[in-house]
Amino acid sequence: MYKFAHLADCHLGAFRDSVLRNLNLDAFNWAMDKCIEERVDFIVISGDLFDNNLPDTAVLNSAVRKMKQVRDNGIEIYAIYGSHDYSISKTSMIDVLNSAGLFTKVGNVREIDNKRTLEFVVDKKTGAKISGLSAQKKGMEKNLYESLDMSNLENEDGFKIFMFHSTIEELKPNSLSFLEAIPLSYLPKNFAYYAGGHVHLKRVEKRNGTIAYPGPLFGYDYRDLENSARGEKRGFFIVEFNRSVSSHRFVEIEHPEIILLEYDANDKPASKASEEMEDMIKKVDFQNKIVLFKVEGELSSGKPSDIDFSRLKNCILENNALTVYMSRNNLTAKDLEEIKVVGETKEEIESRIFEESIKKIKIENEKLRGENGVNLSLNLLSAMKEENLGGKKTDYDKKMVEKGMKVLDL
Ligand SMILES: [Mn+2]
Repeated sequence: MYKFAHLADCHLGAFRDSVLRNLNLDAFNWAMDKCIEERVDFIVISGDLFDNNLPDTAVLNSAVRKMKQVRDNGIEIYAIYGSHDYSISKTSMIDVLNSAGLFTKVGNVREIDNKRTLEFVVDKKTGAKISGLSAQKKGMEKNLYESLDMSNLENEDGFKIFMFHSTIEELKPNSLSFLEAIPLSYLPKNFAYYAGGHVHLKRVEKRNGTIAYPGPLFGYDYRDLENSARGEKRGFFIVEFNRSVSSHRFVEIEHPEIILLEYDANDKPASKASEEMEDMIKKVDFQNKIVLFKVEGELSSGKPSDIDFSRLKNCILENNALTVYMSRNNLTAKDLEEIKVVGETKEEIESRIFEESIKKIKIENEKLRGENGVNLSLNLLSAMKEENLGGKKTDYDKKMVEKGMKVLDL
């Protein structure tokens, strides 16, 4: 009997908040230690190992050190690109670590007998044959599925694993019905196990657990953490096999408790909402907890900015919370009127939105008023529109700030 671990969506390097970034890394290290303890034969990581294609070097160093330890214990690692660590020019950190021999990137596209198809990698220890298809940005790998001839994969004998990082129509949770997905029929047939990645909302296990999404190891954004707080367990699968899958189980990751505080500010003046939230905070024990604070609703008077959120956040931290993650995107106010404009083109609409918005605020600085203000806003918007094509996030951020300063003449 052999066994392997199936992970996906680790998103190492995610979160601006250093506490959350480190907890995410801890979850990965915990999972790798568990794989060593369980003596798995190999590990498959179905995409989004990193949160972007060139992750922060401190995070990278820690993850590489841990994966080296896994390899030194005789455990091979197989990976594909996710939608986050994908690189169009094949210069992602995934490629670097593949070149360095830390793990094997599977799913190379090859021309065999005039047909484009995918290669297999054979795991030496177990003989398992592993193939897969990397993700591209925005689900673009769909075209590749349509253009490939999978018959050689289907006809190959032995214990076969197919790794993928895409939403599959028949497997997606109901609440994701709006999401674009590829049909199950796109995956090659006759594989013993289909190791999925990309679906974060919840873990999915179908066909006796032989086609599955483990979900994220810890999470990469507010939504993931909110789902965890609501009871969704996070972790990875351990699958045992001989000629076929004989058992599979889910291993839950250990991490600090995540609690969700929800406040409905609807129909309340900003001052009253502030008081009530402060009272609410006083009643909860935050010791060693990750606190999610979600505020929603339409204030009857005052503005969201009248509420001192940084003070509320500090109150929670003073009560020994590990960290606080605020969500107040859905907090609005009656006083904030909606701006409605009509325009033929995107440019026209953008320009009119700025015109109307500027009329609504009192501005002392001549440079920011009226037409000047509109032009400045448009220039700033166009400077910010450049997409980050595969570069390092910190370089991109720096460039954006420089461009912004130049437009603002600062
Ligand atoms: Mn992901």
